[in-house]
Amino acid sequence: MTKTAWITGATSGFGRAAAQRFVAGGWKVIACGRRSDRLDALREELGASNVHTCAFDLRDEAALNGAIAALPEGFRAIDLLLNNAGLALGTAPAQQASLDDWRTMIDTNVTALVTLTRALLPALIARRGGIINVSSTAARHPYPGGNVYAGSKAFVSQFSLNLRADLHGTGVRVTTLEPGMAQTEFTLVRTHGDQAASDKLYAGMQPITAQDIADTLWWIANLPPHLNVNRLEMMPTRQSFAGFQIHRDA
Ligand code: NDP
Ligand code: 8X3
Repeated sequence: MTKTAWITGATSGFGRAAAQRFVAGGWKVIACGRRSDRLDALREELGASNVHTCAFDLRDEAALNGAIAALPEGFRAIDLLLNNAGLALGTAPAQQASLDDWRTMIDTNVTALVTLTRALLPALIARRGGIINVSSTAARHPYPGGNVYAGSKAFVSQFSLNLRADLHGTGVRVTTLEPGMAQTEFTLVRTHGDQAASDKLYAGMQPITAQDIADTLWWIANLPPHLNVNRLEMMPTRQSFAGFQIHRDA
């Protein structure tokens, strides 16, 4: 039977690549994001019988519930929720960061994610479906300027493990995927549109690609039902760890 994935953040990066990968593998996709022109292009590319699009801001709870209520016949039985939409804004230290940016990250990465998850849980339980939450290496590895973005991803990782505990016995699988540096529009968004800064970050280091993530998501979602990947952290080979910083007397 054809399976259906609800993918947030399908207008770009991981989400768009995942929509393409899942449709190529025979699934149907509910593709969400704010940029309706990109969703229209995705539906055109992948076929209207395979893709249902929902253009709304995930932070708008009424729009979110409206999108669920308006799901057409053929897209109502959801087998996978891919909570992928999210963003980082800024790299300034906490004492200089924008409180508005912090609130936007919390509203998107945390509040919207739990709101959509809570709304779809009954349907996912009914289907013995799955949830994949896109977190980040930032959830576990602190770095200067990570502050609220990293905190929001730590929430996602811990929420995922706790969902697993609550969903015990339902057959619903829950995974958190924690990628390191990947080249998408992520850094363009984080720098408020600085293409040169984004290009510089990824130059000469072979980052993870959106296709790498899509293939990983596909693998996780299609494991035999008796297997659950709790948490998967992945990095480019050319990214690793550095030591603690030490503040010495001058
Ligand atoms: P992109 O910026 O390319 O994609 C982000 C997606 O999120 C877009 O489709 C965007 O859609 C959507 N989105 C953002 N805010 C909202 C909102 N308020 N309502 C609805 N949709 C929204 O970045 P990535 O593909 O890299 O990011 C995907 C996820 O992966 C994020 O959660 C990110 O934190 C995480 N991640 C990224 C890494 C990286 O290095 N790239 C590494 C680790 C994790 P639209 O703007 O159309 O609304
Ligand atoms: C994105 C990875 O290192 O920029 O989540 O926080 S990082």
